[in-house]
Amino acid sequence: RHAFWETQPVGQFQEDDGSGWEDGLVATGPIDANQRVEDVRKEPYNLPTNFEWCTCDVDSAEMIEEIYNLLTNNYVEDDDNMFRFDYSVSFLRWALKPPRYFKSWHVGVRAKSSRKLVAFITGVPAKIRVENQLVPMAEINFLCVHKKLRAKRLAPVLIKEVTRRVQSEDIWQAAYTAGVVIPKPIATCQYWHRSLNPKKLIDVGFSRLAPRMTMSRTIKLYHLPTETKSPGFRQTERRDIPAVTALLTDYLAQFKVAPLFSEDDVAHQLMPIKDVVNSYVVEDPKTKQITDMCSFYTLPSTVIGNENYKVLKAAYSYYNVAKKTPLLQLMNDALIMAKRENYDVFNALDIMENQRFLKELKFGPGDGHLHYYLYNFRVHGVLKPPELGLVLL
Ligand code: MYA
Ligand code: JJ1
Repeated sequence: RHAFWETQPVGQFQEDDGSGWEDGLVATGPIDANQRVEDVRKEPYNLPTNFEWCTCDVDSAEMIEEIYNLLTNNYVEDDDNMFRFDYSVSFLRWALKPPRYFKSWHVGVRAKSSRKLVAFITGVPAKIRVENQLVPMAEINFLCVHKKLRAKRLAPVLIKEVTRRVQSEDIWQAAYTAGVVIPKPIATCQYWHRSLNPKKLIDVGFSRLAPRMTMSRTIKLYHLPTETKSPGFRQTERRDIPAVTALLTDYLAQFKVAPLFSEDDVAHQLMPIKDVVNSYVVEDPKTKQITDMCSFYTLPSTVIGNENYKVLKAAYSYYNVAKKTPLLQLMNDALIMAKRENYDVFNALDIMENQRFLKELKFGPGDGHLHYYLYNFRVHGVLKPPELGLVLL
């Protein structure tokens, strides 16, 4: 059934380790023991004859443009092929260059004759806590094979090659998400969507007019004020990073799977970058303490084959901590900021405490699911979305 994934150190469906224990009782931890770095294969895996490996330099304007073009035309689409993720050049640079990133983990495949970039996969380093174990991992993302080269078993070669390059840095575990089911999800989450520009969303087929609703009633339903409500709500600044790190670290401790961020990680992931990541704090007007934070990242989608619109501007909920401000009010302020900046829709997964605000803030369930995976790390049973404290870009 899964000729490739059956050979990999990942949870298998209907697994029986022969111990007589039920799956739910197998200890959380690595599936395979760590090898020695010296024993990691030194030669890149073999590609079909007309292709060759390249390490992508995301600082090169030409290279990042090639990556952008590959992804914009060939990356993830929804089930009905109406929308395709359109990660921007500045987003890709940000996502691929966190503190201590490895250039060797930005892996491309070129056609030998034309030099064209035809496939891609990336890793970035992260410290992920799984229950009480802190594990150095690679976050794997942007796996893409050109549409004309699909179903030729190139993806397993890309995955094995990035695995080799990760292991060469003495890292033996990875975290990744995908829209498809493969062995074996640690959790299955759902996307929820909050209309900000309902007329455009309906025009492009992203959403539909609800029964017995008119366009003007729909616009009124999703209307938002222009001013945020929380006193002291403002953009995150460099001087806030120690307080934001403390707030986030304390908050993420409650989830079964969550990243451990250092101050430099938080500065990278949460300092605002125009059209890439927005982040806000609530500074108590009296005490000047940072009591709350919220954030979203920008991931537009190409609208495939529409006369009137080329892209959908989407905000994705990132990390939010409501310690003093009510969560509903904090997230409503995030919606207000996204509306002010002309986003068409605000998306969120049902992870962390998001289920506490989704329905009340008029998010509706989407038709897409996101499955979370770990490589070479066993988690017993299946986690519920609220047990996840990790957002991958
Ligand atoms: S998820 C986003 C993935 N990208 C897209 O969906 C973009 C559009 N699609 C494509 O570009 C292609 O369809 C892709 C597959 C490239 C996805 N994750 O070459 P094939 C398995 C893992 O003939 P193609 C993201 O970026 C499939 O089950 N495996 O197929 C996270 C089958 O194996 P098996 C996948 O369609 C990526 C085999 O590939 C995925 O031409 C995390 C078929 O290969 C998928 N999304 O190409 C990667 N889709 O027979 C894993 C298909 O066994 C990282 N497959 O069922 C693992 C950790 C590595 C680091 C470890 C360090 C220690
Ligand atoms: O965006 C998604 N679905 C939309 C559009 C559906 C178009 C037809 N297929 C959707 N819209 C309904 C919104 C509506 C607004 C008013 C309230 C009620 C709801 O459901 C979906 C997510 O739902 N997106 C995708 O399917 C894209 C792929 C998701 C998997 C991503 C894999 C990521 C890989 C990462 O590393």
